[in-house]
Amino acid sequence: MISRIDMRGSLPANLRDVLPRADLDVEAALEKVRPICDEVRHRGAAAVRELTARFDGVEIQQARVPREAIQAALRQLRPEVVAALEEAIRRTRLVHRDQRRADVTTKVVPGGTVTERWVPVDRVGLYVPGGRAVYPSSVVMNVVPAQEAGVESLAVTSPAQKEHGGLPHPTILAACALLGVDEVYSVGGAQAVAMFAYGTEECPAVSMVTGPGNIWVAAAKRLLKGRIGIDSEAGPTEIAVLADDTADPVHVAADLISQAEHDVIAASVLVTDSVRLAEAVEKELPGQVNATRHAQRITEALGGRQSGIVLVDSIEDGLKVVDAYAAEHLEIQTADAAAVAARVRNAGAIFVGPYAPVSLGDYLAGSNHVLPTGGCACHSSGLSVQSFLRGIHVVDYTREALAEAAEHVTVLADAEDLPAHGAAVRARFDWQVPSRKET
Ligand code: HSO
Ligand code: ZN
Repeated sequence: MISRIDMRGSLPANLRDVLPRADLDVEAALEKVRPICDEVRHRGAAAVRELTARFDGVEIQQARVPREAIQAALRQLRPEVVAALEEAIRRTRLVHRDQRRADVTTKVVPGGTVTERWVPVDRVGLYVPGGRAVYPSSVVMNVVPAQEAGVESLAVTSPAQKEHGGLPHPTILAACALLGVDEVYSVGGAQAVAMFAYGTEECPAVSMVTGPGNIWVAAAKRLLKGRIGIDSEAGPTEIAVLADDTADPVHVAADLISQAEHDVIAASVLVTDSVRLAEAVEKELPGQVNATRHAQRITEALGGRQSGIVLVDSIEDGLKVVDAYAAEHLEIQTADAAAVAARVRNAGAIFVGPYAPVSLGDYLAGSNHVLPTGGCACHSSGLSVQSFLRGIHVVDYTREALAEAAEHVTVLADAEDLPAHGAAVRARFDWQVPSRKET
């Protein structure tokens, strides 16, 4: 059901290359996505409607979802789902509110200051997947940080659903209603990203697009990056569990299964120094898989080349392996889990000990579940308030403070053969700071 990779003895030098990972060829999807984006750019809302008919098989009269439909979806949502979403929103807000950075002013010299001012992006488009993956939780994870950053204009888009009269899934709409978002579009795929990037008659262009999606969404984000800011190209979900002999195989198996449930190309990786645990998890998996609804999808994900049980000699080596893997989600199920977790360098989010499963983080921990995948956790962070802010340096110098810097500026400008740079400083004074070439 899940393969074993034995790294006992010595760890391979090219660890990152030998660890299991799905090949997701976003590059190949770029060529398919380019004409779609061009159509939206040149023909606007009409192209969005046609592409929705072509790819989603839904005829929509308009992309914008009427406000009444958003409110109606909330009225129809089961009360226990409303309550759970409200609690998820409350906890996520608590964490994200604390992330907001204060503006900082540094006095560089007397009369010379630099202030870093954090300014929210004006308008953001949030992509929420549809189809098989209907995730109102992702609405929460995208909208809350944007709101807490102070983004003023926020639009959500999610694929049109045939069985819901061409609207996005009602649970997505209800989540929007709970979050106070009333600008929602029923558009998915690359055309949704293009609609946000270029704007149409119906939807004003945005400055930034965030949120996970399928390979077409990832390709469109890559293509249009620059014109718009993006968070990341979210790939298939990953869970890595670093566990020792003290871990409960029932919990470990359940957690590996939980993320495999997302997709046949989702990755579940157990890294352990305990052969006993590895065997117990292998034994535990089939029963748990068969008892769950999406057994087929999970079996494929666990059996795929992207999943596996990695055997190592020690938790020390295990740390090297999980750092090289840089998982989207990393669980630490070892003795003294907090101390081990503190040593991890690369992970999108870390879940410490037996009572912090990834599923908690997916919905209710308060942390964000839009996290770097595909090894990107070695250089990137998950979605946060910071993702929606730009730091602007505000430079404020008096005449005296500039005079004091003038000579150094001139010298450096001359060293770069850019004498006009120095001249721009000297032009402010009636005395001349000589350029090095003139002396
Ligand atoms: N584990 C997914 C997020 C999610 N799980 C949504 C359930 N719903 C990627 O972090
Ligand atoms: Zn999940």
